[in-house]
Amino acid sequence: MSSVVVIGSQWGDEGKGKIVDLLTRYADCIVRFQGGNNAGHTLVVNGKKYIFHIIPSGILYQDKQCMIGNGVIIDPQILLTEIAKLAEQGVQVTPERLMISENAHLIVDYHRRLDQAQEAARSSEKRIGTTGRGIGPCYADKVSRTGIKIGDLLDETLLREKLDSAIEEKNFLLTKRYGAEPVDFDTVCAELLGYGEKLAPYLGNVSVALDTARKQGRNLLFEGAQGTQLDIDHGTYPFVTSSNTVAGNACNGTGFGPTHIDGVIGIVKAYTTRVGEGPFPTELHDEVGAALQQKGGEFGATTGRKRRCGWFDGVVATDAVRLNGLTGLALTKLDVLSGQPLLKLATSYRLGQTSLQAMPANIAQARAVRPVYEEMPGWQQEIGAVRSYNDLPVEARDYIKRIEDISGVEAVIVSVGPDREETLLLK
Ligand code: 2SA
Ligand code: GDP
Ligand code: MG
Repeated sequence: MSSVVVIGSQWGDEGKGKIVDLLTRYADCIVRFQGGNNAGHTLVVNGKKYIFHIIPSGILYQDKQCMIGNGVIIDPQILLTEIAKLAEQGVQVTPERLMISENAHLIVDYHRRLDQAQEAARSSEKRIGTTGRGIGPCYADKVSRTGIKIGDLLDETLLREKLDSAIEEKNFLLTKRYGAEPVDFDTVCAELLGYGEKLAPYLGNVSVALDTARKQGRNLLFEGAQGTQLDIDHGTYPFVTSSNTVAGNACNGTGFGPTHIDGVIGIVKAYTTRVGEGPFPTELHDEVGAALQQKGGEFGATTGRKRRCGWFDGVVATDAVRLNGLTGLALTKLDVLSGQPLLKLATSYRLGQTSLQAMPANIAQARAVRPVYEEMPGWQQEIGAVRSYNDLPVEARDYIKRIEDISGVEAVIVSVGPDREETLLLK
């Protein structure tokens, strides 16, 4: 390991929290590069469950440094709550252990309100199923050059100036367009200045810190959030999140040069899930889907929403291999398939008479495609206690091999349960 990116290969919730936590053993610095507290990364260590929304999943190792890059958007209230909760659990998140890029943009109360108001105003076919955390409006302000950066919290004059024009515009939208409650300038400003005081010691130049660490021969781990099919450019637009979730953004989102990345691990769930709206070709609306949802505990780690479930999708997997340049797979939740008599894997889509090997860009086509399945026998025994590849049932090994064949990338990790220990390291 030297500089490795870990990303979700499907629609998120593949088990990034668990895998990043595992790989943290070999890393010195763990860095988030996109998304915000829409993410929910779950780790289970010795039966104790932690869910991280903003702080990198490496934080549980006391001797590692964590960083939040410029590509992440930060809700300061949520970040401070996460820091306080970790302290209660005995994990001290000091400025020595967490550096936040001064260039990261802030989620302000009006972003959350706008996200929720916009979502409520959408018709059922147009609804995205956002997490309501203000992600879209915050990234929109960043790109419109009207956003507030976390570093601005240290300059009261600048902050007041930026807030003044932002709040005027947002309140117009909130009240006149959506009939929602406006925000109060003095309240928002006072809150932000208070957060600024608390967060000031954490702020720094993440790009410089990463470059210094690299030159010192440190191992760097870049932690993606959401998944490839939720990428703003390459996903099932508009049913996507508002950031680039693909591995390339590990560079943009931290200020790290692309020539220094050595590998990209794609996390692949042994079946597929999606939370929120949008096309999902292998979705199951029957008792098998319900069984996967139940056995896999498929509920949103941020919103608690039920996740939609379906068969493994080889088209989605090969899209992820290409878009991220994957060098290895981490296959998760294989244990959830135990007990299924028959497993299906999609190897291509049909659209009328046409065979497709990639997700179509046109959203109506993405909804209309029909997966072409091949079938494999399942295995009956539970595999949560298995710790070596050869002890897996032959059907499970064949299933892993088939996923490797379809994607053309080797599996380096197989996960058979939520706990750190419930893992098979293959390489
Ligand atoms: P947003 O809030 O603007 O990013 O929502 C846009 C779409 O992106 C999806 N999205 C996610 N999908 C999977 N997991 C995510 N994190 C949470 C989790 C989700 C939750 O870990 O389970 O708790 O609901 C995540 N974040 C955003 C979202 O569902 C929309 O489809
Ligand atoms: P992330 O967003 O990719 O980090 O994934 P989430 O934390 O949102 O969702 C993954 C869920 O699956 C969490 O509840 C994990 O604890 C759990 N999990 C991770 N790996 C495995 C596994 O191999 N088997 C089972 N049964 N659960 C797992
Ligand atoms: Mg998640």
